[in-house]
Amino acid sequence: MGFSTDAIHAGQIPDPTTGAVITPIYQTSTYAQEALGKNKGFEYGRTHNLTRSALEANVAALEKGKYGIAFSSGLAATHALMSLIKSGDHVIVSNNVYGGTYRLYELNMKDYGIDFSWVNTSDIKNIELVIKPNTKMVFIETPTNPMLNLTDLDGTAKICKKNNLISIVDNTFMSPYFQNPLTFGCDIVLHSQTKYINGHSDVIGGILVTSDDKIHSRLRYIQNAVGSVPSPFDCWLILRSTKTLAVRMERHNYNAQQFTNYLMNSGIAKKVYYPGLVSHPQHELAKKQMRGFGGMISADFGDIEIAKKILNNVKLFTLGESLGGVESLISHPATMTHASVPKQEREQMGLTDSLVRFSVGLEDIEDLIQDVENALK
Ligand code: P1T
Repeated sequence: MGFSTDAIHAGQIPDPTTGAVITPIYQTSTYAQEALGKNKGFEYGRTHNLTRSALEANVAALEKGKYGIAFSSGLAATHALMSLIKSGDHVIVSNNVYGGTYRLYELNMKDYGIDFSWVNTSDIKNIELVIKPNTKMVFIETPTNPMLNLTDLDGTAKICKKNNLISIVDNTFMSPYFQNPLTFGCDIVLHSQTKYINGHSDVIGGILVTSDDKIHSRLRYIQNAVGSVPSPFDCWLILRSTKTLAVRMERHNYNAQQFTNYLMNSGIAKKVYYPGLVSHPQHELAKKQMRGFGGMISADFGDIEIAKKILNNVKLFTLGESLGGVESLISHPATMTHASVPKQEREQMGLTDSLVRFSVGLEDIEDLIQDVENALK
């Protein structure tokens, strides 16, 4: 089936009791058991919930995977991955990832005896260079937040297969509409569903998708054992949102390209980071592994005062954390999303104090451009 057909139908069967076309919100914590040891396959809400199952099947189909395992946030999903390894194991991670991923792994999971190497995975040779006998996992984010660096999915999957490592891709920035890492041979896809998948800035959620039976059964066990599950209502809201993911992503992509053209042609930014730009160093790779370039743009204004002027004076763009919603957001990665990354490491990857991140929403593009123009005046 095509993407939009799957988005609207996959995992959703009319409710068996009433025929309701839309999957109901099964807002229940427990299920009546007919007799001791006899039930309908549903025992407890943390373990089984049909609204959640429908969402998991839906997103799994969009990511071309067999299984979806939903969590209460993107970070809860990121944390669940740690259950696939043990103390004493080593993980290789892209050096530029969402700041919260860095904080969780480097500042928390390290205390549990897990070793992390942070490398620039834009050159996949850097992955091979740090593989050790105890390396178990490679975690990449592509494109990265907020520098929009890419990592070669096909090359990463091959290195991981050769060395018997689990490959994980945070696909949040592309959404399943523009990129499907499993089709390149990667093992697990991670999404902060808070972003494009839900897209309406009203839910915090995460999901892991895999086609590997063994990985799935471990993650399914952990989902229940740890219990960071999303509520039935949140699952329902996300399910409602995936139906329009294709049309939303097309418009995000269009608006971001127009906005990038404005930033480039007006000369107000010193540097613009967007994989759709021919001048992006990995534009060819972007065309190879992505079906669009997404709605995220970062721009370095070269001067913190210009950055501040824009951040403080825009009216349509909302100054705030998060991304991927219908409304445009603007943020300052150095003090917001990536504040926990040491300044020296930030600057090394180009994440300067004058860098501004735009999550271009679905408004009329002329109004968004005018908003920045007005802010600069
Ligand atoms: O916020 P949460 O749903 O827990 O997702 C964490 C997360 C994971 N991966 C990526 C690529 C992300 O961007 C995020 C969250 N990011 C922001 C809140 C932000 O403003 O960048």
